[in-house]
Amino acid sequence: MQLHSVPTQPFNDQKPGTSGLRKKVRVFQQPHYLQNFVQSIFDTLEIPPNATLTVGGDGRYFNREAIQIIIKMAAANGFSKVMVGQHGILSTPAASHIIRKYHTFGGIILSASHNPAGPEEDFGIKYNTANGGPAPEKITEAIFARSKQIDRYSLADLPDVDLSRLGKTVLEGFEVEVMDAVADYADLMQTMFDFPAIKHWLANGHRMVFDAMHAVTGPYAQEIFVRRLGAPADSLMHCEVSETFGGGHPDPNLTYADALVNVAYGAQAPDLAAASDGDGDRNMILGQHFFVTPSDSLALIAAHAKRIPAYAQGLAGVARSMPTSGAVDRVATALGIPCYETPTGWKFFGNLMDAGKVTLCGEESFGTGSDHVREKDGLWAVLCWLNLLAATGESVESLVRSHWQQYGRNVYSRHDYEAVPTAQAQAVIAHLQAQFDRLPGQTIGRYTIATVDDFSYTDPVDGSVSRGQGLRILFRCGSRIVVRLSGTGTEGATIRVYLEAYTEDPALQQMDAQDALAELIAVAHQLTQLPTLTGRQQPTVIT
Ligand code: G16
Repeated sequence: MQLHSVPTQPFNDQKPGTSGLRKKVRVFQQPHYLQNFVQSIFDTLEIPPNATLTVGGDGRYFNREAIQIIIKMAAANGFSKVMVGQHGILSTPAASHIIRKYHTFGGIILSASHNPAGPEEDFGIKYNTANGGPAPEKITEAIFARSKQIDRYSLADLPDVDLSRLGKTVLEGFEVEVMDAVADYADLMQTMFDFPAIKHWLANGHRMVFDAMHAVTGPYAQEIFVRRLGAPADSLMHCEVSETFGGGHPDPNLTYADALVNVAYGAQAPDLAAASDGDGDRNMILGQHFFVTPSDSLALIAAHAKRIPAYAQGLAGVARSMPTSGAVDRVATALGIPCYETPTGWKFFGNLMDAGKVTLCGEESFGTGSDHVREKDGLWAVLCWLNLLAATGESVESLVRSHWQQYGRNVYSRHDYEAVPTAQAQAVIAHLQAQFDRLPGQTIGRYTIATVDDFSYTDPVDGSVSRGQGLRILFRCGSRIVVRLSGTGTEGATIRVYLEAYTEDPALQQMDAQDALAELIAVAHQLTQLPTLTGRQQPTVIT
């Protein structure tokens, strides 16, 4: 095999964020840009003989070109085999499953998640390790350090592989296997959930609607919901995968999944309405005229886990990211199992799951998952809900309301201010942090501040410390305001303000979250001066 060593120069902006490197497609299309990053990944790994790399992406614009480059670079960097999804497509949880099931050395996942796709939109790349999970910080930091020094990359002189044809191709001793990951993933789901009960539920007067938002889960939804569970074909919306995600913004929330929201809040709403994002790891759950916050969804799945065959023996523990509401903590206390609080980013759950400390994890950012893979998993979450609805015979709303009655309600909302000029966003953070010394003990309206801090996490498994993970204002009554900058945006900065108030008061439990949180929202504005410092009077997205 003929190898080329191509001279290059470092780019100074290849620092992975919350979930890999995300940039505009145009940035990735610059000569050597993608290659530099891929070589920086390979240079930080000790690739053993006969190693296999899993490669796949969410199918967005530039996915196929990037995969051909990665295959040639993998061949030149010592991998003996690449397993790639048909057409270059793998959902993120399916990629995690493939890495684990076939014991591949690791994987490269190409996705900018829920961000729009197209020539002027976003692209992303991340490395997952042999456990199937996103590389931990020590690896992403090493990749970044390497990217600042790189001066060459290696490429094998191989023809492009036909990604549409299933099967193995051997190229001068190097093998590429194009695989159908849908069946593998659907088989795994079938081992975990009570498919006969769900099938029966669907066949007996209940309806579901699933919106793939023109993104990667379309074929998986077709296989699982329609073919294996017998849902009528019109239960699926936007399940034709397109390189531009149909020109939409495949973020399953109340703003961007408006077509599904209209169905769930319309006449003849289905019993369950659900959506997943660009790469299939996020989920949104709606009942009839009823939205389930991701934090509540995690708590509910934890509370009812024993009804799901995969968790019939109980849970080892649960984990949530710091900004996620404390609803699941209350369930963990009731179940007598540990609950861990980690920084934002699925990569922080990996060690806990590998060590057998947690079974379920979740984040407020529409992510829920379990130790069946090492990524959050959108379709898995939908199946959890289908399984719970089938097992209890209750509606989504009644399940959530009974949960609030039993555990109290963590009224919760996140306000996002997107594409804020970076300097303005940093000014908001600096303004809040500058007051830290004098905030404890202050009372604003009915809220008295107990403590403030910048969240720091020590991994209980390997002792690694992650600082600067979000500013927290903790009130005596148990309410919280958290402010942090997103690590996944590609344009300016996104300020996230997380608001949480706990109540056992049945009247407050009935209220709309924005109304119940109105005073806390005003306190957040006062403390951060966000409207004045950014000129933004309203969030871009409220979830
Ligand atoms: C990624 C991470 C999640 C994180 C989310 C939001 O999700 O995998 O762990 O919660 O971003 O992060 P941030 O608040 O920094 O934007 P995804 O679905 O975009 O890969």
